[in-house]
Amino acid sequence: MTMEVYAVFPDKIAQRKHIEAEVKGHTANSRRCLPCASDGGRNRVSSWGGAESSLQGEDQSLAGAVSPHTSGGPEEDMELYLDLRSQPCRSVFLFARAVGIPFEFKLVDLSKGQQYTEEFGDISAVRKVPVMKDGGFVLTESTSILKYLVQKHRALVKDHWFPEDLQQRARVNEYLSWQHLNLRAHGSKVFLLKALFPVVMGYEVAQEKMEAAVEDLNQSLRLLEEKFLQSRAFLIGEKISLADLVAIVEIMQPVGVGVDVFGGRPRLAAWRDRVKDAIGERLFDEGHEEVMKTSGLGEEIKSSSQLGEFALKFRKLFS
Ligand SMILES: N[C@@H](CCC(=O)N[C@@H](CS)C(=O)NCC(=O)O)C(=O)O
Repeated sequence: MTMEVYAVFPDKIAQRKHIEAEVKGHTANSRRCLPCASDGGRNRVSSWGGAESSLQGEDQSLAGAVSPHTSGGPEEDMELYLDLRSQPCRSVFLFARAVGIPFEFKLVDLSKGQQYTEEFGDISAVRKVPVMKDGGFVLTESTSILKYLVQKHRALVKDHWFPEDLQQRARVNEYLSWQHLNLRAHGSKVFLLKALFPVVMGYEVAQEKMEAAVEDLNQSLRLLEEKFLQSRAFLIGEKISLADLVAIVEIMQPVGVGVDVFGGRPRLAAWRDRVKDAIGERLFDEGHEEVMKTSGLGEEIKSSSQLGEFALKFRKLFS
């Protein structure tokens, strides 16, 4: 997924101007051409420019906002800027939905470079998703957003998500710190090499590189099982916590490109099922729907005007 490419490419300045110009044109065009269409309020969306509108089909994303997931309602102050093909976005989305925190879903379609629009830049100079906007307060970084939501919505959020107990909470924090450079980094790399490398470079990645990436992922999965999960029901104890959500979304990324992460790992598979049960299978599937159909991504990337840029970056990263 392109966002993953961006996630590992520190230097995007050169392509930013080009993408901004292109996306701005797109966005302005969509706003000008699209009539507002009522859908009974379910798909209530608002553009980044602030004007509320209801859009249909693919034009929703072009206008910079979307949401089949929006719960709707004028009292909804908080906005979440998300693309559900991104793992950190999914953790925030699943948590907010699982505990019933109301929010307005704002799609930032990374495959269209919408993180480079002027509108999004005004919201977050980091230009990554997720971003939370709670009134005038803007917060980036998924794990910070998750903790903010826990603290803000104490009445809704049961203790097990982020326990008050000193050591239990420290365990959740330990996992959240560990995962960035381990499960997240390794799962993302396998995903990139499998899903995007052949499309961007025009050939398969060398077998030994793929094997090394898969081995790194396996090592992270081993640690996940042996250090964090052990014989517990969930990573921190007998109930689900933020750590479980942050872990499962990363694991589902390589699963989305056909890596058999759960094969031969019955303990991990049983844990995944418990996570599903805890938040509800329907919500779990809704959150992962996009990443489970990553097959169409190749075509999107191939026809992207950024293909050349991607190839340069892939060469730097993986050759
Ligand atoms: N540490 C951040 C990571 C955010 C991140 O890397 N987001 C990616 C999507 S997975 C992104 O928005 N990439 C766009 C880009 O780099 O251009 C978090 O946990 O929120």
